[in-house]
Amino acid sequence: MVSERTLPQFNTATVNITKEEGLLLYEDMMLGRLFEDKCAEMYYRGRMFGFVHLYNGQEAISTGIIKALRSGEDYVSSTYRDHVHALSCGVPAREVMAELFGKETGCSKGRGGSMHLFSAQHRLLGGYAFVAEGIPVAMGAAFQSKYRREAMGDPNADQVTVCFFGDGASNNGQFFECLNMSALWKLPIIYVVENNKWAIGMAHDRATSQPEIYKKASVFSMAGVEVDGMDVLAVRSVAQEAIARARAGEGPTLIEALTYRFRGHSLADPDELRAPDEKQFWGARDPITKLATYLVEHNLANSQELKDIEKRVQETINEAVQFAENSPEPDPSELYRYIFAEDE
Ligand SMILES: Cc1ncc(C[n+]2csc(CCOP(=O)(O)OP(=O)(O)O)c2C)c(N)n1
Ligand SMILES: [Mg+2]
Repeated sequence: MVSERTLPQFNTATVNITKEEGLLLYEDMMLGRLFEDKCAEMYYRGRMFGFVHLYNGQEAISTGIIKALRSGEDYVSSTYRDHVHALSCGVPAREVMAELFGKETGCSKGRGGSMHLFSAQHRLLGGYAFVAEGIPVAMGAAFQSKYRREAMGDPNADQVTVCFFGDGASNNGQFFECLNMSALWKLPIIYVVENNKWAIGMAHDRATSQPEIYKKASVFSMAGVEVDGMDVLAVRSVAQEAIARARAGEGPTLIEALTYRFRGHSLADPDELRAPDEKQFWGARDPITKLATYLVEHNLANSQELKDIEKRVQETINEAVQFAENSPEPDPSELYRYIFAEDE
């Protein structure tokens, strides 16, 4: 039997949520899940190229954190596992799907593909394929908010930046350098490490001297918290606290969300290394089922309402595929466009 780190307990009695908010969280997680399932289908049908990394199982983190932000104002940076972060940021499913198909109508104009989703409008700073590459970029975004507010006297510059990355990235030097600088300068940034126990085929516990990543924050006198990444309400709660701290100018937070990916590292990975009992342990903690149970038990939704949401989300995704299929390829004459910023 695989021994599992004890998941932090979360007291649901502390949750303060309306029906509308609860359903929004549910819909966002369902969108993430069904979008990724559709990607797998399209990839195996040869509609997508290159590496495609899916987010199944980790939805509570994207939803719990991003939905607590100010949409279109606060910044988000991601990794190559970025589809669902983009969706939570509000990038339309059709633009994400079109990007994965390499089409001109994609959110990165078909130039980026799965690992490089960007949207200036949605303040998505990008998906980054190099491990830990997004960390200094996110820190730069947080620095500019603080600089505008304090050095340039702009009272509206109170944006918060969220930086997502994996457990593997937390062994990279950029992580430590940026933690140090962010704490020193009290930057409005939240580092969210999605600890899914694996970096491709490398088990986290074999790769790091201190597997409890949130504890690394203390070295920099920074707030560090661990959270059950399979519980969207727990994630939302720690996110709200960290966001308030960052917005108030009280500095950064490192959130370690304990989670698991339900599929292989990428769609090219046969996923033969992880033990069946480990998969079963985490599979039984499906974050979508957990929220559904909570909503029904607290009379915030009935099963028909949840089914209706699922149906609506599926229609959105089917429409996104049609949109992507029918969209044009980028014109080869524009090969060198979008390399530098344009005045538009
Ligand atoms: C700098 C760098 N080194 C190595 C790789 C190859 N690589 C791609 S994904 C990955 C594992 C990263 O794992 P983790 O940070 O835990 O994220 P997860 O895939 O679990 O979401 C590695 C080593 C890379 N992309 N960039
Ligand atoms: Mg990982």
